[in-house]
Order: sequence, then structure tokens, then C-alpha cells
Amino acid sequence: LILENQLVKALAREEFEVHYQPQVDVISGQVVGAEALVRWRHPEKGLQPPANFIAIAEETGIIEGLGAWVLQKVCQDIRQLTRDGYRIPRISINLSARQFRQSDLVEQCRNTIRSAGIAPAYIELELTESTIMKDIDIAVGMLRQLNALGVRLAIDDFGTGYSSLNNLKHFPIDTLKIDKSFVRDIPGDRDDEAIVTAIVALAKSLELEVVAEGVETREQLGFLKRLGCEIVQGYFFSRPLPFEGFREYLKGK
Ligand code: G
Ligand code: G
Ligand code: MN
Ligand code: NA
Repeated sequence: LILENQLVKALAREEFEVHYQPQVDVISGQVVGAEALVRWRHPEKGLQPPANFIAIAEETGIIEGLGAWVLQKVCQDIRQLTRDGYRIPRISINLSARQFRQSDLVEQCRNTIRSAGIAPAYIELELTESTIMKDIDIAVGMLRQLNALGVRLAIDDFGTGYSSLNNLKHFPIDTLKIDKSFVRDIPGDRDDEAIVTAIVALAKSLELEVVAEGVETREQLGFLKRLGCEIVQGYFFSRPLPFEGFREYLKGK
């Protein structure tokens, strides 16, 4: 209850921040995307990662207000980059299951994107397999409405859940994100090598973009490159950066 109250106050006081982790196309070297990751700038305890507050925000429903704030902040930041003449990469926003079931989600996305005056295709929504699979019929309807808005859709942590391949074919999604647990021990771990190889092949045959997460080493990068996985995200290129740092990163590219 204490944390719940603190989160409500933190939202009112605008103590949250959105950080951006670049996604790099290893062929062109360009930043083609970024993942928006929320943090809480706690007045005494300093910067808090999502692990310290997202679960409570979900249980209490605060995630709905927080999610609306994150979407608005990302749209404003994109607007700012556009004004300053940057080539804008698409920005991926994580949605929790609770947000995905929100009755006004589509409306909220439409309104927020429209008010910011940005192209919807700059926004990508990340959903996990379990979020989608909870109620597949409702999920497909929601995915179609979001797709019709013009935002992009990604499946996060792909491989850790259980979307049947048959379902996958019918979802209007754009991107598969390979979970970092599969990337950690490649090259070397035969099982993980096989899983990553299969996901990249699947993405290619379904004509989906594929993004590998958690890339930390040159060896991991080399393995992914040889498979034809061209977009990577991870500490090898950059940690998640505050907006100003992200802007500097874009400038250097
Ligand atoms: O940045 P970090 O690795 O600590 O993020 C951990 C997890 O927190 C992410 O994988 C994601 O699932 C969740 N997360 C981060 N930002 C957001 C957000 O804005 N909304 C929601 N719903 N989850 C987020
Ligand atoms: O949405 P998701 O839970 O996948 O968020 C990705 C998380 O992974 C973020 O919390 C981010 O801070 C973290 N992350 C990003 N790059 C790396 C990396 O190279 N290695 C590891 N271990 N974690 C990373
Ligand atoms: Mn994610
Ligand atoms: Na992920």
C-alpha cells in the first residue's frame, strides 16, 4: 500500500523518465529503432528500474495512467526530434497485459499520436506472447485495430512463451524480438544456437523484422550477422539512455 501511494504521487509529480535503448542495423550501421524503457527518479533512492515498481503498478492498475504518460512522453520526444531535423527511428513501447485489455487503448493511442502530430508508424507496441495468448480472440481483434491505426506491433521475448506458429501467421505483427536469454550463450551453446537460428528463419519466411536483444559481445554480433539477423539491441552498442543522451547518440550516427 505504501508503494502504491508513492507511485500515485510519483506520477502526479512527474518523477518518471523514459530512457531509450538504440536498435542498430548492423549492415548500414544506422539506428533504425529504439526501445522506450521507463524509470522512476525517486527523490531519495535515486533511479529505480522497472523491476522495482512495474509489478505493483500492474496489480493496482496504476500501469494504465503510467502507460498513458509513457506514450505521451514518447510522442513528444519524437516530435522534438522531428523539429530538430533528426531522422527518426521507430520507438518501441512495452505494454503489459493489463494495458492490452484496456477498453480505451486504441482510442488513447489514436488521440495521443494525433495530438503530437507524428506519424503512427514511428510507434511500435511490444507485447509478450503470454499477453496475446491469454485470450486469443480478443487479442486478434485488438491487434487488428492497432494495426489499422498504423502503429507497428512487435512480439517481445519471443521464444519464451507459446504462440502457436499457426496463430502467428494470422497476427498483423511486424517484428519478433528474440529474448536475451537465448542470445546470452551464443555462440557456443548448441541449443541456444539452434533456437536463435530457427527464430531468424521463421521471421524471414513470415517476412517479419527480427530484433535480437541483449547483444553484449562481438562474438554474439558475428553469429547473428551470419544468420542474417540484422537488427540488434544491447549493451554492445548502448545501454538505455536518457533522452538527451539518446539524442547525442543519434547525432553521432
Ligand atoms: O529496462 P529494464 O530491463 O529494467 O526493463 C525491464 C522490463 O520492464 C522490460 O522488459 C519491460 O517488460 C518492462 N518495462 C519497461 N518499461 C516499461 C513500460 O513503459 N511499460 C511497461 N508496461 N513495461 C515496461
Ligand atoms: O522488454 P524487456 O524486458 O525485454 O526489456 C529489455 C531489458 O533488457 C531492459 O530492462 C534492458 O535494460 C535490458 N537490457 C538491454 N540490453 C541488455 C544487454 O545487452 N544485456 C542484458 N543483460 N540486459 C540488457
Ligand atoms: Mn521489451
Ligand atoms: Na524483451
